[in-house]
Amino acid sequence: MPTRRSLLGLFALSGTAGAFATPSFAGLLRASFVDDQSAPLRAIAAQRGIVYGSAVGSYELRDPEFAASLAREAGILVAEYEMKRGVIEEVRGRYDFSGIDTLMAFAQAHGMAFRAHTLVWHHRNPGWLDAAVLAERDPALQTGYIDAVMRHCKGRIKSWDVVNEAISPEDGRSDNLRNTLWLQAFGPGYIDAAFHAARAADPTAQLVYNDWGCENSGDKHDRFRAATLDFLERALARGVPIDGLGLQGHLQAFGPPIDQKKLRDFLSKVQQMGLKILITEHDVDDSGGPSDIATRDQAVANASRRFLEVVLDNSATEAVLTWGLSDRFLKPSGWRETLTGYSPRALPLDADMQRTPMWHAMARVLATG
Ligand code: 9MR
Repeated sequence: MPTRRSLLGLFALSGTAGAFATPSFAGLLRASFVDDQSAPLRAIAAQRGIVYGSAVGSYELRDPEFAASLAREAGILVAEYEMKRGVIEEVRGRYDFSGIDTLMAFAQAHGMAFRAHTLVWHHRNPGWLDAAVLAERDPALQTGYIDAVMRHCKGRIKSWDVVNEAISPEDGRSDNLRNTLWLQAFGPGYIDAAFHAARAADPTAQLVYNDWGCENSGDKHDRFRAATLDFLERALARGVPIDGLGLQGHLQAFGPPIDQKKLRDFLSKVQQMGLKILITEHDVDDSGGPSDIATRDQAVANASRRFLEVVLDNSATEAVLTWGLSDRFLKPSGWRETLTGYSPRALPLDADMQRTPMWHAMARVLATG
């Protein structure tokens, strides 16, 4: 069994010093758009050995006001969409790394770490992939991609979402695996093959299994937690090189509140397996609430606080990433279709780059939790 790798060494860069790394950025930061001058989240988090960061798209970096806020607040970045296979290998065998290269260069210039999302998923694949996988049944269609992408990023990315969202108890299988293209073509062993290929491509990388169903409350999520523990236990017993569990952390401000005890117990069991815990995609959907912004902001902040109180209480937790930093880029449609009707407030900075009550809740839990 490979030793679990800690990201703490890597994330030592996440303090304030790195944020002001390049002279070109100093000007932007002097003209600070953030009127609250207290320490940024990356520095507050780094003080307790946690890295805080955000998902981002390269188009967002072209907004100087946003880029300055990102450089200030985030100690780690992840690509919101540009590291999905549909973007990287839209044409079979021709890899387009331009999006992630832009993001990784920004991260490097600002002393940030970078993490990868995601190598194996059932969404956002190129149009040619499904037919090719089902016709050829060649495992290299999965492992060859993993190898190519990880080698391109070697030395620049230490933490990888290798497999994303492979569990779905509702699909009715006894192993609770989701009935995806990969499962249909290669059987349940596709997950083992993916992690082994990732370990071989970069033996120093932290390899993460990432999913969405373990944090919320309700019967469905009880089943999801049990299925995830079962999956991880069996995989680790087989020697599958999984180093960490990613909890996406998509919450609902006006949905059922998190069951803190159940989440705490679940995370303890994950820790007992020797796994690290990462919060990979935290945001709070404020749909279903009143139009009054203060009320929505308070509910969003409360949901985030109750979640992070539990997560940060577990010493295996080493990263918290939000799925975006500013509400400026939230789309009123698409995957956030439920957020229509008013401007969503789901993230630490609002559309004007001002710190929201969620920012303050996160800062408080990170500082004191
Ligand atoms: O936010 C992402 C959006 O821009 C993409 O279009 C979409 C499909 O690739 O994926 C969204 O991100 C998802 C993430 O990759 C996995 N967990 C759920 C996220 C939100 O739907």
